[in-house]
Amino acid sequence: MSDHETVPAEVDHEEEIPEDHPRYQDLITRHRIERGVEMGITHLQGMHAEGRGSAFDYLLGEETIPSADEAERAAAAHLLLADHPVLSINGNVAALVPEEMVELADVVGADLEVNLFNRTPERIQAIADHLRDHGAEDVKGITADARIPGLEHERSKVDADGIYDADVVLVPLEDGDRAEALDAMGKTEIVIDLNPLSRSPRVADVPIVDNIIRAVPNMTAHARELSEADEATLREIVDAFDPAAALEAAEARIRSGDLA
Ligand code: PTJ
Repeated sequence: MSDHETVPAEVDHEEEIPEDHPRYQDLITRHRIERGVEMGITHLQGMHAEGRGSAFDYLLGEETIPSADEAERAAAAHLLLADHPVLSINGNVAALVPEEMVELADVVGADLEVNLFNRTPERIQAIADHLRDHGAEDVKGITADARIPGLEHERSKVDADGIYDADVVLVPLEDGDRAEALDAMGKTEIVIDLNPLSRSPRVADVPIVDNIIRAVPNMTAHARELSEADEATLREIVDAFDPAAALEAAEARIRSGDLA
């Protein structure tokens, strides 16, 4: 039996979590969400969302499956082709991958915009500050001077020169109707969600069924590798991607995955 079968009782810093713990990745994500709640950037419901995601990740074998890697490559191609790509950030995304989102935005030339389900001015500001602490220069979402048509709740509040104006939007970790509303606006949507049955990935042009912790660095790696590619090559990658097949492959893996 491993020395680390149990979760360390009190973890102040994630470095205290032993890397050889069999549930290392899950403990890191849990710890980051907990810290996010303490810092006022993540909503308490974010822990529930994380639990839901980690159950699916367990069944995926906690790895990027080939169809997800393909989706991450197609997503990178879309972001590089875009005139105005925007990466949407909520409380879970800010807690889990702040630096990685700033890096992806930098590599593909995208804007970062805070958009929250449980929106308060304090959380919007705290997340924008957190992203700036991790290297972001400009963070959108505070002005909120435009609305996504057909959406009643707080997630409809966007910046006129941000998500409202974007042609390609990355929408991670939300199961909701914003994806449908953005789709109705004619935007290309990339969704990261570990649950292939959630509403958001089902309307996405590119559904990525992978943990955001693995998905974002892998998208950045693909974007770096494709940064010199010509438009025809990028269009070929985008056109060859089949969203229904990617969802089907992920669901098949979850339902029949060999965890050995
Ligand atoms: O910060 P706010 O106020 O905008 O709220 C954010 C949450 C996440 C609380 C809110 O959007 C929410 O309640 O989301 P849902 O409806 O629980 O959906 C979150 C989705 O993300 C679920 O389908 C999870 O399976 C998925 N998910 C959770 N953690 C991860 C994930 N997908 C990828 N990587 C993860 N680490």
